[in-house]
Amino acid sequence: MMAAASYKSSQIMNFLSCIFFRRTMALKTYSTFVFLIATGISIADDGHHEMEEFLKRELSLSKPYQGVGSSSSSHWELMGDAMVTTEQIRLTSDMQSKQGAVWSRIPCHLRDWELQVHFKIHGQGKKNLNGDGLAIWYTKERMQKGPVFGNQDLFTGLGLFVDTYPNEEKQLEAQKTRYTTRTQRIFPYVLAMVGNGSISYDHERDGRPTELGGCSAMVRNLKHDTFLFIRYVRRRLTVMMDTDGQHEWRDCLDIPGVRLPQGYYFGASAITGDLSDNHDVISLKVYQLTVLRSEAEEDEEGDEITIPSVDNMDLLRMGENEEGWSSIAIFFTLLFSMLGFFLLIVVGLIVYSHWNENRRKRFY
Ligand SMILES: *[C@@H]1O[C@H](CO)[C@@H](O)[C@H](O)[C@H]1NC(C)=O
Ligand SMILES: [Ca+2]
Repeated sequence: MMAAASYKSSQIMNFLSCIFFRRTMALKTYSTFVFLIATGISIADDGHHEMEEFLKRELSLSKPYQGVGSSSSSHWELMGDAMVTTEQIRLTSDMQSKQGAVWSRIPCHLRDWELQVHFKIHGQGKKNLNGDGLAIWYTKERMQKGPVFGNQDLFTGLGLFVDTYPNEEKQLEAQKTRYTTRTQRIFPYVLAMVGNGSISYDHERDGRPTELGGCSAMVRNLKHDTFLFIRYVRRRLTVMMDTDGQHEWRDCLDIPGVRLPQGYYFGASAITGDLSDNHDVISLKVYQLTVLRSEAEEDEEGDEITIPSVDNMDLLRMGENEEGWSSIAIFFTLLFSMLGFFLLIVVGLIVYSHWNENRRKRFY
């Protein structure tokens, strides 16, 4: 009797530890997964790779803007209200209902590149009484007027927006509803979006539904120079800002798995509405990056990209979704439901073994 009981309990213990082990494994996998989301899925690090930069003059725009806006042989073309001065390309002046753009005439066939944008946004309006912002583009289309910072909607490629007016917040204020602090964004807000020709930019919500990533940046009416830095290497999109006058790059966003075709055009555009600002571009400098790839990396990136897309878009968006759960909440819910499940099994097994023993007792 004794032997049988201890055999049984050790069997139960075995069974339990087996379950427990499997649970912990699952939990481990899950927490790794949550960790990846929490850290913005940043596993690979480009810091360990050698890279060479090489300025591509034919793709760049800088002073003196020789022939820009006047010569058809210039590599850059103006549109709308944009005008060239000795100091800058002014996309819009500080007046209502203006829109302007400057576009490269030469498609960029670089695989890995870096774009350094020297820009300036300034005007008479007080804080939040200015608008609407400027955009930097790497798109299939060029020279198209439209509502997305002066460019067309349903664009194909990358758009990086320096949004200076919080449309969504103002609208909610008017409706007397408030943000939860988690979802509020401080403006000006820099935001990245990848379009495939059928994704619309939601102006009323400042692009929130299609946001890939972003950051706040106080870029308006500053005495010092302001820069944006966009790097595209190994399908990884990194944006940094230098807006504090400290000559230091500050991280803004870093997203792996961004698929952008080659042969698109660089451009910059801006728009004003009821509210306005001067939106100036001082330079757009394109660098070719020479990246050494291992054979495995070559294979991985071997297939040519024809339509822009972003891997794991759902995962990226999970943390930002207002209605959705934060990764922490999901983690704890899962943790506690697993513990609950575990407890239930323990109780169940104890009850079962008691019942079993009672049944045997009845037999003998
Ligand atoms: C563009 O993206 C949307 C949303 O991810 C998708 O539904 C659509 O099929 C894509 N269009 C193309 C042409 O790939
Ligand atoms: Ca806006």
